[in-house]
This record gives sequence, C-alpha cells and structure tokens, in this order.
Amino acid sequence: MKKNLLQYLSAVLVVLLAVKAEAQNPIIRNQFTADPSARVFGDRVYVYPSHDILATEGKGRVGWFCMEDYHVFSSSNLSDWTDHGMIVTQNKVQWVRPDSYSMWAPDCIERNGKYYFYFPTAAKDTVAHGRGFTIGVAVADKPEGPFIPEATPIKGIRGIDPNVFIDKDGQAYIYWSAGNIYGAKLKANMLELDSKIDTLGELPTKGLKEGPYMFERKGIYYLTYPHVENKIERLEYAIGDNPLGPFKFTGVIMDESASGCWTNHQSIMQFKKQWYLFYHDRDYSPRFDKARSIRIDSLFFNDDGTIKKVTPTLRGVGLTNANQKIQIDRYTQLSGSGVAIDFLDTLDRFKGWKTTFTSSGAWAQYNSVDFGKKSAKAVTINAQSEKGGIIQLRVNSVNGPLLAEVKIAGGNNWITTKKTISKSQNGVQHLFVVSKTDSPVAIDWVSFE
Ligand code: FUB
Repeated sequence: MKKNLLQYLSAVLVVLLAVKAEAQNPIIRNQFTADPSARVFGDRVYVYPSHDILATEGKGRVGWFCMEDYHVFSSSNLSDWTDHGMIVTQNKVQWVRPDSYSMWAPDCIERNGKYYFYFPTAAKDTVAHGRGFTIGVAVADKPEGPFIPEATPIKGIRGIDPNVFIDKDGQAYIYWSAGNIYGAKLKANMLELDSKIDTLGELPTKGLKEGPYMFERKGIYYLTYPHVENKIERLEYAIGDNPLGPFKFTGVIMDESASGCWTNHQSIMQFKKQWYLFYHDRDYSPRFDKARSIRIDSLFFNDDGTIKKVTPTLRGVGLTNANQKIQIDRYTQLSGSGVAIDFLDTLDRFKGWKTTFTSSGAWAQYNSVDFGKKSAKAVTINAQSEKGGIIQLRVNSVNGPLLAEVKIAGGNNWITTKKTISKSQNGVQHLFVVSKTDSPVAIDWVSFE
C-alpha cells in the first residue's frame, strides 16, 4: 500500500514537472537542426533531425545543404532536450560516399523492441546502388542507439526523405520523395520492399513535393508533405482510407515561412493528449536558409478530422516557470511599433536574442508564465540602456495589474536590476513588459522569485 502511494506520488510529481516547461522556438539552441522526425517512445519524445553544418572549401558544396551526420534529441516535457550525440555519420557507413555531406532528412520507428533509423544519402558505388540519393537503414536496441548501419541501402528506392509508418494491422509502409511522393509496403524485417512502388499521384501535380510524413487518426490516413505551390514550400496534407491511398488533397497545415526559408519539413505526433507539429525555419541563420532550426507548435483538428492551419510562433508550446530566465524575445505578441528583436551577438547567434524598446508605451506580451502556488516576491531584469529607462511588468493586458516598475540605470553594460513586486501573483499569467520611456532599453531576460 505504502509502495503504491509512493508510486502514485512520484507519478504525480513527474506530471507536475512535465507541465512546468518552457518550450520556446527554436527548441535546439546550440547547433543547426532541420527536418524533424518526432516520435514518442515510452514516456519520452525523440526527435531525429537533419544536422545542417556550414560547408567550407573542400568540405561539402559552399552555398548548399551540408550534412555529415545525425544526432538524436529526447525530452520528457518538450522543453528540456537531451542531445544523445551523434548516431550515424557518413564516414562510418560502409556503402555511403564518405564525402557526400548529404545526410538529408531521416526518420526512425520502433518495431518489436528494435529501432530502425532510415536516412537518405549518396552511395559510393554508383554501379551497385545508382547515382543520386538512395535510402539506408541503421538498427538499434534503444531509441538513442548505438545504431548499427546495414551493409547496403534498401533495394529499389531512389530518392530522399524516408518516412515509415506501421498500420494497426502491423503492416509497415515506407514513403519517400523524388519530385513526387512514392510509397510501398515494407517486409516485417523493415529492411526490404514488399510490394510494387506506388506514385501517390492524387496530390497537386504542379510544383515540387517532398518530405512525406504519414500518420493515422480515427481511421483517417493523413499524408502530409511540403509543396511548392508558389515560390517556396508550405506544408500541405491529403487524406485517404488506406496507407497507400487514394488520397484527396485536403488543405494547408502551415503557410510559407515569413522569413523566406525555402524548405519546410514536418512531423506530427500526439504526446500527453495534445497534438504537435514539428517543423523548421532559419532562426539562427537569417541570411542563409540551408542552416535551419527545428520548432514545435500545437496542432488542432476540426470535428470533421481536418487540420486547423498552424500559425508559427516563437513562443512555442507549454508553460514557462516564472523563476526561469524568461526570454521575452520569444514573444507571443509585440506592440505595433517601438519594439524590435535582434541577436545579442551577431558573431555568435546561438547566444540568442534581445528585445529593444525604443518608445514609451511599446510592449512585449509573453504568454503562459507559471507563477506557481507561492506568490512571487521580486523580479530581476537583465537589461542594457545607455540613457537608462523605466520598465513596467504587468499581467493579463498592457494596462493590467502592475507587478513592478523597474528603473534601469544608464550605461553601456548589461546589468541585472532587482525590484520587489507590489502586487504578488500566482498561477498561470500572460506577462506584459512595457516601456515607459523613449530612451532605448534592451532586455535579455526577466525572472521572478
Ligand atoms: O534537409 C535537406 C532537404 O531539405 C530535405 O531532405 C528536404 O525535405 C528539405 O527540407
């Protein structure tokens, strides 16, 4: 009985800890990541992305995609991500051309306790395996590896962006792209095709389609894919009654990126009763869209099973603990003028961003800050302002209850200023940071205690 109570309490604690998360976009903040394939294995989410690096003379093709290996990341709360390190690299796969730098969008799936990692790249023996891209598999006993690559790629596939789906009856399918989207059954060994290849031809005929990702919900099979309907990719989907179609084009999941990132690439999964869209943009590389970063936003369905269009956010998903460094540059909304987001250090963009207020009344809204059960007593702001300024912290709205008015001293250095809170808060609140001076004030983070 005592043991059951303990188990119950620790389960409650795990849930509480899981809820207290600050998942902002992008989610991986120390390296480029793209093409996220997210999977729930056990009680964790694993993401298998591409790993963009910058090509240099003699290493890849300058100005183009450059990828030599894959990492896997996992999280129990979609917020705190563990990098399990490199799992497959071009130099250690027997059949891969070791200088191809083309380890493009991968996928991973579990079957009978084994984890099958699928990756597209170029073979060194073009006579045996053909020119261009083909698809290989590496197998592991755990989601984070070690992964042992198969000696040869899957016979019969020419293309990129593998995606594997196992239907309720246990039949596995593999999808990939090469301008169009293709699909076939996989044998139970997950390593060989078990049917003819179907071209999933009921999709829009004009414009590149790639990056298939299949999932099933309530008997509907959703074939999702990036498509160039206009100038750059947007995320679309088609639905059908069977894993190989026929499919009916149904709608747009996400419009073209406002940043102009030419590619996008999605996976969709449910975790703790909420559906999520994983995708990418070029957050850390505004001028080069082959150095991308993965993001998460919540995804919702209409009653008829159609997908509601997802608006990309910087705020991302989940709650942010009030006592963490709240990065208000990952805002929910900004006032129309007088506020801008810039990198803290353009020589090292992975240091993150700052929010600069340049006029009195300008504001940044940051949603879902969890003040917990105990009231916050003080707030600290990390800021820099040459002439000094005044910042107000409010909740609920730009004119909502005032928590504190903080005077930022003038100077060229970043300084932390602490102020006691006049109106204490608890529970989940939307935070508003409002400037009360016209002199510029840059804020790195805000934190409550
Ligand atoms: O990451 C390289 C390629 O860009 C992927 O394979 C495509 O899906 C696109 O995202």
